[in-house]
Amino acid sequence: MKNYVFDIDGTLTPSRLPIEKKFETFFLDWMNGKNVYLVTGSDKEKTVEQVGEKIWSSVKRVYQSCGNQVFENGKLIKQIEFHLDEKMEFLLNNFLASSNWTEKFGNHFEQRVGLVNFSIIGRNCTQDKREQYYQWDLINQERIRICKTLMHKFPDIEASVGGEISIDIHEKGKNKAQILDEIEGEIYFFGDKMDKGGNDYPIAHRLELEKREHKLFKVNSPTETWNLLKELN
Ligand code: M1P
Repeated sequence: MKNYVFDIDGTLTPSRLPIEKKFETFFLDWMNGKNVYLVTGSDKEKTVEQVGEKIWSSVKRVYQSCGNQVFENGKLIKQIEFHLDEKMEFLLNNFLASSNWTEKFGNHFEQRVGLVNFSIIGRNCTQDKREQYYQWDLINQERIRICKTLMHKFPDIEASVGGEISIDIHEKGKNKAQILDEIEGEIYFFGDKMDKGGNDYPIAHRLELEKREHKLFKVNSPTETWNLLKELN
C-alpha cells in the first residue's frame, strides 16, 4: 500500500497561514482509505491552527518538530528533548546583532519539543514584514549561511531552512528523514523545501539513496499540491 507524506508550510498551507477552505474539504475526502502522514518542523498548536483539527486528527500520524514529537490518530506516542547550549545561543545572538536585516520584532528563539526554531526577524513580525524578509533572504541567503556556520561550529547539531522566516535546529540525524524508519512500503512525498539545506531535503535524499520505492512531488505552493492530488485521483 502507498503511503502519502505531506509537509505543511508551503505544501498544504501558505507558511504559517490556514489551509484554503475548499482544499481542506477536498483533502478530507481525498484522504479516505489512504495512509496519510504529516511532517513539519512546527508544533502541534500551529499545525492544528493551520490544517484544522479534522485533518490533524484524521491522518495516520503527525510528525511535529521534524519527527521529534509524534502523534498517532491524535494521541502522543513519542517525544524527545533538545535544548540549545549557551555557546550555541551566544553564536545565534551574534547573528541576531550583526544581521543586515535590521528590523526585529521579538520571539527569535522558540523552544519546541525536540527542536528550536530560530528567526532573525522574529516570529512576532507582521505578515507584510514576513514576506519582505522572505524575499530579502532569497537574495541574501542569510538563513542558509546561519545553518552552515552552526553545523560547522557544532557538528552534533543540524539546522535547516523550513518556512519563510526561520530555521529549525535539532540534534544531528533527528531530521525529517527519521520518519522513514516508522513507515513501511512505498512513499509518495510532497514538500516545498527538497533542495539541499531545506528541511524536506533529508527525506528526499534518503529515499533516493536507499532506492526505496517512492515518488517525490516537489511543489511551489499548496495550489500545486492540490492540482497534483486531483491528477493522482
Ligand atoms: O516547517 C518549518 C517551519 O515552517 C514555518 O516556518 P516560518 O515561520 O519560517 O515560515 C513555521 O510553521 C515554523 O514553525 C516551522 O518550523
